[in-house]
Amino acid sequence: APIHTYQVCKVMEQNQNNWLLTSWISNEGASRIFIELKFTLRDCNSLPGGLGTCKETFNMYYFESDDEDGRNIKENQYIKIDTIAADESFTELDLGDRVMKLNTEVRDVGPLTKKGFYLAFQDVGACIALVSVRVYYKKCPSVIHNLAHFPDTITGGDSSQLLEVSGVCINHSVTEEAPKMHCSAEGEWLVPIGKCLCKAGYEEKNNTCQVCRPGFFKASPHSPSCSKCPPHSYTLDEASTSCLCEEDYFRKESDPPTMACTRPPSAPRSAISNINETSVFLEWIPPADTGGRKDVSYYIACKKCSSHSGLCEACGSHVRYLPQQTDLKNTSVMMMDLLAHTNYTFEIEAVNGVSDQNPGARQFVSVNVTTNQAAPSPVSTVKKGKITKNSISLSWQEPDRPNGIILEYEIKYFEKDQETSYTIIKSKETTITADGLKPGSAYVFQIRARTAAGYGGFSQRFEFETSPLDKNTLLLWLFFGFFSFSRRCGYSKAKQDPEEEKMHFHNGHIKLPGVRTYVDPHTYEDPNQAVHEFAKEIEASCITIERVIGAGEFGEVCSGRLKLQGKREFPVAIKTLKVGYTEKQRRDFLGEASIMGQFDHPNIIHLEGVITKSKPVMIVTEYMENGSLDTFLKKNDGQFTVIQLVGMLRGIVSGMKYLSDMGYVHRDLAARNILINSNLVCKVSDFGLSRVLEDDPEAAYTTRGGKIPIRWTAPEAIAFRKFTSASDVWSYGIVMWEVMSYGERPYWEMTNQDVIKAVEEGYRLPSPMDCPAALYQLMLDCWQKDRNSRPKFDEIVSMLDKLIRNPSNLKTLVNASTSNLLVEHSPIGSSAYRSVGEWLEAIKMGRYTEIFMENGYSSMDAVAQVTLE
Ligand code: ACK
Repeated sequence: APIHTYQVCKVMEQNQNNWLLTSWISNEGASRIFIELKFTLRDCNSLPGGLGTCKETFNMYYFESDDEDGRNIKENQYIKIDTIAADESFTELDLGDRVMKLNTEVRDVGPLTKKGFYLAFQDVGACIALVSVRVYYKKCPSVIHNLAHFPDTITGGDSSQLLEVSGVCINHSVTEEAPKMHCSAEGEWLVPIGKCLCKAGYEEKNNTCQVCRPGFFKASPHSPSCSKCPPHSYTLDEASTSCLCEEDYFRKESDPPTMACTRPPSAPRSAISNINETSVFLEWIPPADTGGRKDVSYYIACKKCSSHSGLCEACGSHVRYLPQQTDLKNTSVMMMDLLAHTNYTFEIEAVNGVSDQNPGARQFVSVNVTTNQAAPSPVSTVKKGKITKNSISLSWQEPDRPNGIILEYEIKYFEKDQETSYTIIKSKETTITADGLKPGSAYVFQIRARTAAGYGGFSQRFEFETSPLDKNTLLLWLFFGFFSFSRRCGYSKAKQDPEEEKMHFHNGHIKLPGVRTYVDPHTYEDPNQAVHEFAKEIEASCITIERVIGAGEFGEVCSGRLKLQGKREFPVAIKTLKVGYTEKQRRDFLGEASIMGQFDHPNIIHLEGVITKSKPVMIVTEYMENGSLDTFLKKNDGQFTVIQLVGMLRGIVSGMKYLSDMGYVHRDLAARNILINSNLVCKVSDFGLSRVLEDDPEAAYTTRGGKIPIRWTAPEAIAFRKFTSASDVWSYGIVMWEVMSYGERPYWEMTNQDVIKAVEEGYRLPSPMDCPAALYQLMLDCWQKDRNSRPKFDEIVSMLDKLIRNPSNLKTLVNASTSNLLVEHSPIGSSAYRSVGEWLEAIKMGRYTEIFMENGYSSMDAVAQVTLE
């Protein structure tokens, strides 16, 4: 302080050596100390007489010691710190002006090794006043950095030294990497390394670790902050590291605590089945509720059920599953090698990562199917019998696995390397003689068997040769024989076994009508006999009628239950014959049962039986929960995947193939006459005798007097009542259109007359919206004017099967116009051109007219037959 100054000013005297000592100063652990001096010093030049002896500096010393024994230290024991000179010295003038020119000098000393020290100031003849001496050391102040606490740290002894200091993690934090900082000689923290993190259950706020509140959690020190409990979880505690799942919700071991709690999925939906002999294809839609998880897979349980007792047992290991039975990632599966004609129940269960934790919540959808009879296996052994110049006799053995009663064999043969021109013989025996053959020529034979389930595969090819001609016969043959031997493509009546039927084919075109196995009930004199031939009589007491579901031609249609002795009760549909019926009405009513009773196919409505012995007379069929297909589709507009719609179409065409194989022409195939059950299985129904004439409200009278459902009927059937399986194919095309447009009315509100005219002129329905191109093309094929060019039902079955197996082919959609205009789809617009020449001109190919004429393509009809080849 200015008052306590130490002064000396003996500038006039020689040999000055004046010492000023401090008391002992503890260095408080510091090893470098700083000394700040404030002093004034008189300018020697301003002293009149003292120039010779006057000095302008003084010296500063120190002496280290651990205790206060400094009074005895000799001056020469002190170590010099520095000679201090003034930056500013003052003169007498300055004094007169009362200006005090105070100097400040700082010096540092270190490293110190003892507990304290003394300072000493030596004057050697200057005029000085020491105003203040401040002794201090420097430290890095305590700090929290990266959640680590670093204490007050005294700097090191060396002026360039960095002291490494370890930090201590603050409360509720843990070491991530050992925290360190460096304390510089200047007292600054430098180069931080490592850090601490708030432990689980705590989050960092303002350099502290704060507890997570109830309802929040932090699972790991590495999460930045507390998070709200994920959906379906909670915590009531502070400092939670995870949240508990609500009741019925679970977490899989590998689920992160940040993930919502989840639950087992609901059941898969809308399962549909397609049956192909002893294979069943199941398809379904993922469950409405996946339980909040992405790891949904499916498990198929297979049960074989007795149709008598209704009891089910596990299917056993012989059933093959494609791709597999469990852990199915896709929503479809194929079961193969099932038993023929057997009831199966498949339970499709959706499973996810937490299903195991709540076995009670497992849900499945079940599908009941009855497998078809399997087709027979191929004939394996064929032996040649008698061989002549013109004939070859063959015999063979029944296939190893006939899978039913063999109804007949089909023998296909052709001259070697002439495969496009072949003959088919049908035989009920296991021997045939192929005659009318060329002498000395090789023929290829293939045989297949047919049961009620259809044809089996063809056998391998067997090759046999006719005997060669002798010379004389050869000459005769050259003169006369050629024509009779080359009649391959004509219908041969020669010497035919009554059990055999022979058909000739050229390029796949059949030359003879097929076999007819369906029996027209009209052929029975007594209609009662017909109905009891094909339908079971049910006792009225076995039936419980529950409610009316619609009106049929002959009376009400009801739903109810049927309980047969020794069987489980099951739902049925019951068609009744209204009271006061005429004999003809009763005959027609029961006629449907006589027809239906002849069919046994999963896609044909199944007749349970009839009640004729009591009144009302009833027809009892299986119950189809979803009613008729057109109403069902309208109700569920846009609700199905393309594959589901194709599945429905596959079912319908499979039923129609069966009907056409049986020789039955439906005549009124339309979505309103298809019923659909809860598994979305479609079945063909409505088999009336006079049905087409009276029953269908869509049927209209034609100019020829018949009543026909115009919009669904092929032109040749409308024009001259040519009803065939090919006209059913036309109707099937319309059904495809109805299905793909969710029950839209074909040709909308056009009048029947306009429909007939438009179709006759080559116009066709446009593609339904979002319809796969492959399906629309199939519709157009069904609507070919020439009925022989329409695909056959078995071809449609395989086409749809192919599409179901490779759904990617359904991706290309028709660029459908949303307008309701008909489109011209005649293959080459034949109706628009009167002559071949006119047509070729129109397509700028008039120069080829002559070539067409020369080759026999002289009419547009002939041109329409041109194939790609
Ligand atoms: O569209 P829907 O409900 O289905 O209305 C008609 C009505 O009876 C008159 O035919 C329904 N129907 C007919 N047969 C059956 C059946 N086997 N199962 C369920 N409903 C049926 C049809």
